[in-house]
Amino acid sequence: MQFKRGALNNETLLSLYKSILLPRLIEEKMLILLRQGKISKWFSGIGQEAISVGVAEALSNDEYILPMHRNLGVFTSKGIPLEKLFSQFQGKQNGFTKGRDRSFHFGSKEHNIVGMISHLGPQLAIADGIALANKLLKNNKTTVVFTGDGGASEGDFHEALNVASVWSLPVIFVVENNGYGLSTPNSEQYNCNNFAEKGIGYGMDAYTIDGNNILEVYQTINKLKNEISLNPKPILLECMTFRMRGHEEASGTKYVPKDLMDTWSLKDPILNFEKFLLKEKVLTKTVIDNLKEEFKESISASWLKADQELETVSQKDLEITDIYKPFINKCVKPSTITKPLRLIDAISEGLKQSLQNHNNLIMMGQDIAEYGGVFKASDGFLDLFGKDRIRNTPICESSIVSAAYGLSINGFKSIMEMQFADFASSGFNPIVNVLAKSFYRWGENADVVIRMPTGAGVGAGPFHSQSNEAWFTHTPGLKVVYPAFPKDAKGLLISSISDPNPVMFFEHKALYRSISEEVPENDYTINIGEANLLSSGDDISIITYGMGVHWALEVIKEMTEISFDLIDLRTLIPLDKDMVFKSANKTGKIIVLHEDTMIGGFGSEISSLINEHCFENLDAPVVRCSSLDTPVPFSLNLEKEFLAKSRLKKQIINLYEY
Ligand SMILES: Cc1ncc(C[n+]2csc(CCOP(=O)(O)OP(=O)(O)O)c2C)c(N)n1
Repeated sequence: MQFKRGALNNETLLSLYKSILLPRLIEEKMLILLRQGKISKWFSGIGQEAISVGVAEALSNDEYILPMHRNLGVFTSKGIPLEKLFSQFQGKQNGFTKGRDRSFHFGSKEHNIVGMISHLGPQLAIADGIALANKLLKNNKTTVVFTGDGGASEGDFHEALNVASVWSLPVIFVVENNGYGLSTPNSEQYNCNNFAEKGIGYGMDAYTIDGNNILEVYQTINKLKNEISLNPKPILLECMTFRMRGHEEASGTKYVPKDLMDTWSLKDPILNFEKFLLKEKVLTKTVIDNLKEEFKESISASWLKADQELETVSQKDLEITDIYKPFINKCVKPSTITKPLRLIDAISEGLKQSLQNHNNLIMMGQDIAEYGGVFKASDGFLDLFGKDRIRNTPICESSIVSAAYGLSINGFKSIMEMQFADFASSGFNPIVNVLAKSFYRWGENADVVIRMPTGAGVGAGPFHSQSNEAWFTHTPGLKVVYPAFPKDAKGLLISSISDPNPVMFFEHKALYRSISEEVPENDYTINIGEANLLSSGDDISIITYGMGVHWALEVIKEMTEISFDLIDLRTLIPLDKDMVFKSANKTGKIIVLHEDTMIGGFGSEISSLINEHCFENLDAPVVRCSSLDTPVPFSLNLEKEFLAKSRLKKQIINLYEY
């Protein structure tokens, strides 16, 4: 191994040595504790420390770094206190996730570290969002994100690199090529000579370096950082190394040929660096021994303190409220000056006024800039707010959701427009695993609104018509808003954008241009979580939202012999249970109506809640009126039969006569 010290002085070399030694000694201790059953799983980075440490040491303290599961050296080099780190490993209250997440699944804003989620891939585009914020702030900062050679097979890798390249983002993608992804050798993971070759395809510079040589890593990152700060652009950096232990300790390394292990043990990053430093007379054997002793003592003392901390105790109420960042919406009353607006116009106005109110708000989506979005919600925005804030995106749903989270981490708000709600399935993972779980896991909110043009009734078939709100109501940590009228849509959208938590905002596209009402001209707010009683009666409660509200209004007009309570939920999560229960207790006959299919639909949840809380006052079983449990059909006749509306009247009569 060839070390070239270049202009590095003895002090820097010694400091790098200390930084690379510490994670090795911690790991050696952890491996003992693991065998004693004191910690759960352990993902070893032994043999790969030069990458974590070389990269982290080259970054300034205010530059973001996004490590993976073998990057203990990132955490130690960034000065994470050992005691807190060990509390984290033991699931203690004092850890970074208060016992809510394990090992390296945490970040620390204070240290500019964003930890991973298990799904590996989303990490890459979170870095895109952080880098985008840096680019917009023109602060010349670099962001570095890690992935393994296995994780790089995920679509997220492709999307993140593509977005970074199209947007010229100042981000370095470090691929730690350690030969294996769990038991799969990299020959079965990708079919090109090296990752540097892939850079060409993404239109970015790419390099392969020796990842076991700390000086090469450190100097390369320093050089690339200088380049990027003058000229923002992404870089793909492949660091060759080897995983010397099992994927996690219990899985062993039987499948790794012995000669590979032998070859790579000769390339140990610490032993070789030590040899070099002894030769350069930066270190002596005594200094090494003393340092090791000192580190071991400090590791043991910190471990002891963390170990003595009491076990985490659950506080149920806190567990439940701690999924959202606390927020009190500034109440802005609607002005008396109004004008008639269609749903789409009201949404557009809410977006526009929010962009005016929040200078740090970025809007992203496919075809939203020059074209104004496929439904024209952002028509004309480009001229008003410019290309930096109104951003066309490549067709990369997953990485744009992750990037929105990165923007949030770095101080921005964002709205992402899904072109159709159906395509949220392509960005599902970061919505439900990154955005939704973030505040609960490590106290970092996700200030993101995802707009979801949704619903059927327009003959658009199975992939442009789905009602998929229940995918998200089931995921703790998201708010789910679904207005049915222009006035509600504008006020709720303004509130959703102000809210620092992730909001899925559903807009029924068949209502965009088919309904209109007087809408206040100012930037008024409507509180998330408050339903609206649209009609008051004693016979039957119809509880619904979205298109269901309009179906119900139609039926109520026709069935004048029955008196109805009609509740427009407006928000599904959090749900206005008080209004639901009050109405159910009053009428005793309830029909829960929605356009979504029945099994597992949100109506089933409401039905169960009513059964649990209002049973004594019910005069009939709670009825669910939903669409057929099939995909949404294309032909209008099939679609008509599919939709809940076709069964609504009959179900009301049956319930009335029960
Ligand atoms: C989406 C997803 N699929 C599978 C896994 C299980 N898994 C965790 S780590 C891993 C191997 C990752 O390999 P690589 O990215 O090369 O990193 P390494 O472990 O070698 O450092 C696998 C398959 C996962 N966590 N997430």
